Amino acid sequence: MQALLSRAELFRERIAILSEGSRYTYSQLIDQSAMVAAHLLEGQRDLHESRIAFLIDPSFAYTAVQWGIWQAGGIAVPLCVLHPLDSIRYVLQDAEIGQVVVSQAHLAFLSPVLDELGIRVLEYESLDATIQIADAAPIEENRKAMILYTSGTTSSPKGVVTTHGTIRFQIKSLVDVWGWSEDDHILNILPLHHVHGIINVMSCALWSGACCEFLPKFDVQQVWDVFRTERLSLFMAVPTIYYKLIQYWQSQPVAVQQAMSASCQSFRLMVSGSAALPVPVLEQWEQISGQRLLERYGMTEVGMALSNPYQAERRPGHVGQPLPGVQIRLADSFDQELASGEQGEIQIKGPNVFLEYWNKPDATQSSFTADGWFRSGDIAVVSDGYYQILGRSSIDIIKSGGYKVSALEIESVLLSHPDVLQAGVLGVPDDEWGELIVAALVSRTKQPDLKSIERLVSEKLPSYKKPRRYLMVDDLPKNTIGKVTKHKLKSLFILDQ
Ligand code: MCA
Ligand code: AMP
Repeated sequence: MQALLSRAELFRERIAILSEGSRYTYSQLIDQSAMVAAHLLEGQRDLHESRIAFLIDPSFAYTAVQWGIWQAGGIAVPLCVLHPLDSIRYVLQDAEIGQVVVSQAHLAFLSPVLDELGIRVLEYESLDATIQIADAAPIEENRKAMILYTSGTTSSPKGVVTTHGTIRFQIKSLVDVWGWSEDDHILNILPLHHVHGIINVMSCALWSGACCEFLPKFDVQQVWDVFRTERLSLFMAVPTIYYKLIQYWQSQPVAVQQAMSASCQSFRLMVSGSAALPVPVLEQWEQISGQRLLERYGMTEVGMALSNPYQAERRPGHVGQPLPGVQIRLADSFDQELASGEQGEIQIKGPNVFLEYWNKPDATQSSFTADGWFRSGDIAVVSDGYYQILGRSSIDIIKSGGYKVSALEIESVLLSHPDVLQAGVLGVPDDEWGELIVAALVSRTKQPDLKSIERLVSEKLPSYKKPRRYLMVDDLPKNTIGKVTKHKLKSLFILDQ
């Protein structure tokens, strides 16, 4: 935090954020975050890593609250504005949240669960702007800064804890290799409860003295409208977003297409990540925009680890080389490093790696090898120094629209419906979403009420975790020890298309 704040001091008069039609300088960001910190501290000097959640759309307010929590010595826990109350309740309880800052827009939605859990609530718009922080304690780099929730091979998401030092390293490494400067202007259309939006876009911009412009939510036409102002120099998104931008471009008359393509000349760099970028998407985008996408690879637990070069060859279908200071090896199932050319699990070491899963020492321990390498679960191969992601070791982790989703989490919701006897969830390949979430169900009754099953899923899970196709089967395929064989199940869906 200290590093981000001292950087911001260098750019006081520059525009830090464009949001909701207003411009905010770095001075305003510094002052507003100090005001938030004062309200959280209530006269104390340090929150001593108390967890502070916040539910605010991507905007100046979001950033001011995040920085305010950090200045006050709290751990920032961003809540997802797309999540239903059940998912939010889970995070509030799991992270043992002490206080919540919420914008007026989300207050009525959140209030019942805050009352139920007895959590102190601060309504952002009602904070008294005359109160300022008096004497906050300095925040050392090894202190915990943020918890982001990520899905894994367990049914409940885990809180990934990073320190101020980890975050500084993650930001600085991208600022250096991708050549960020105060002249940059980036559009953020990503959700702000994941590394991609928080670190790669927002924090790199603010570290650099650049301008970060927010749209509260992705909207393909609005993104093209902002492109056409030609004020942007950088854009970062998941492959699904590039797919949608291409589709929209294709739907326009030729003269408009030409103007849209011409507007892409203002960019110096466009990046894709969070999921595999299909080569046809890279090629089509290059034809439309003249921009060769830079693909990189990351993970909530490690920030960014591999990146195609900014200046040299960006190889389609590959995620590039290790970032400076990040160690990468490919290992077999016994955690033995493999020879060059062999396929294995990506394992990672370095100052970019997270500290722990919140309150889950066993999960933390098992995610590292005995000699301290983080096990990513992603399988890759290297040729000429360029890494290529081949898949994941677990079929229970799905990537849809750039979101990581646990099949087990969805299955446990489906199984809580009285009509469902067995449930098997997985991802099937899809041009737009990367993977489409599908579910096979064995029903207890002759006529299962699919509408009410879908209602239950919508109540318990955000839209991006919803199965998009259901298949009713008599039994799920299982192996000799009774475990569902998901690969066989997957072929049922592919045959059924
Ligand atoms: C939404 N829809 C879907 C899905 N999501 N259909 C199939 N599969 C899905 N996954 C449908 C909705 O039901 C709706 O349909 C329509 O699409 C629009 O829904 P909406 O929610 O408005 O979607 P959207 O705004 O268009 O969302 C697409 C999106 C979003 C912008 C690509 O998924 C997104 O923001 N993804 C980015 C996630 C991200 O930042 N991941 C980074 C984590 P109907 O109208 O018919 O109901 S990974 C990370 O941080 C690591 C470190 C890394 O490497 O980056
Ligand atoms: P998350 O935990 O949501 O941060 O998702 C991290 C996962 O996204 C990684 O473990 C990979 O499986 C996947 N991922 C991120 N970037 C890429 C990429 N460029 N190509 C393929 N998979 C990716």
